[in-house]
Amino acid sequence: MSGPGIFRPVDPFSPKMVMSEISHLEALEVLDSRGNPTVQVTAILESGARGVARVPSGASTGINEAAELRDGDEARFQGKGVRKAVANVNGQILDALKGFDGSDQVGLDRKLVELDGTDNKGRLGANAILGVSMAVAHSAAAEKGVPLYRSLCERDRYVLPVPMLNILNGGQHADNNVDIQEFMVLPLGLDTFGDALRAATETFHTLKGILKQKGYGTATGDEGGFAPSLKSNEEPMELLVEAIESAGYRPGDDIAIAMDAATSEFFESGEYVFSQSDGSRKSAADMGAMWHEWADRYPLVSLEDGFSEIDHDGWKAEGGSLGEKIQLVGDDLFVTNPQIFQQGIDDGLANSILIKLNQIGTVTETLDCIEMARNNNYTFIISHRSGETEDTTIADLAVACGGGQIKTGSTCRSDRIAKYNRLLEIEAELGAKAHYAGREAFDRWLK
Ligand code: 2PG
Ligand code: MG
Repeated sequence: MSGPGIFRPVDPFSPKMVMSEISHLEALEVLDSRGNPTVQVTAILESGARGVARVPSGASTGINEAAELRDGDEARFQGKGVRKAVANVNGQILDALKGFDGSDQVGLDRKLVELDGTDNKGRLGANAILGVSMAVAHSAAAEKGVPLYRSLCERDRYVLPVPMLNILNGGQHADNNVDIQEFMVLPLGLDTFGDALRAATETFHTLKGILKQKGYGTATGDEGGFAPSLKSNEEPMELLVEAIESAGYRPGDDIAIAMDAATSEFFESGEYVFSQSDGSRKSAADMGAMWHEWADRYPLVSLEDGFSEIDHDGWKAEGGSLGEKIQLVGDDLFVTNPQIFQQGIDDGLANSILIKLNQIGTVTETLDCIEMARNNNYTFIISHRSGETEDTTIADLAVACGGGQIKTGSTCRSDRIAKYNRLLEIEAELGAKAHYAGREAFDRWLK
């Protein structure tokens, strides 16, 4: 959204910013929203400034994501413990970073990558590395005495993102018969982030009433959306439109719809197999035709992973005309990896990228992807993982980078609410300096 040149990282050489060095790193094994262990890191600078970060974890992971280090000790947490990653932070990483300038995020992240020495951060663990990278970013902000979004990027005006609320869950995030992973509402026609969040939340509550009335279940999936078994993969679209209208909003004008189809999860031997619902098998052309129909029939503005991460031919054949109608987001396709993203840009795949810090494992490489998106006319969405914690780094990142879109689940489950509450806090703090992205975030597709 904001054009080139508006993104101005804070100048680390500014005389106002004499930063102190890292004096201590302390990692701890904590739990995420699925009750799986994850890494928490506290970074302490010489000045006493401290930053804390907790690392998220995905379920529908891309094959090229940076590698989480898990203990594999079946006697603890079914092998999912992260004591090795914790030990790496408290041992090797601390030894290497003690005395390192806490404001030099780029240098710090480069050092972490070199220390690991593998292509996928698998030796020290992307969970260990990201925990340190984020915690140091927080400690630098604390030392400067500014919120993280300002520490990451100083702007005259900040853009508050359109929240993409996943209110109906399927695929790997739910135990139901819906193959498509996420059906989201996007309150893009409201004036402020607070109003937008309210409108989407009212729609979420209204959807609950509609599901109950129809005799469907109202239990929720991993990201806080409802996860009922339904008649078809398309029925959620109808239910979302009904909920938007019944909540008193205009579908498309006030609240639009987005999907994450997460098709890599059900792409088998060159076909898309709808095994959770009717068992049907579809070619890339069938999928393309279906997405076109849905884009015409419903107020759909964004489709994530509409084709598999390995089906580049499908993306190329079907993506062109579809991408003129709606935002096409690459998640598993690009895995927030600058090299993979560059290749995708060269091949003309998608027109938007999902940004997840833990897919690549450092703050700097994440910011590199965002910069690449800007420079190549791709939109970008800052995203949570299905396994989250109370960490709110992505809320600040979304505001700092100004892309105008954040995907962080439903307004249910404290791990998701924490991000939304942080955004409410930021909007209030910014006052007149806050601008809600709204429809501008999708202006290429909204005629
Ligand atoms: C996705 C994410 C987040 P996961 O596919 O976009 O919604 O899911 O973290 O399981 O990869
Ligand atoms: Mg996805």
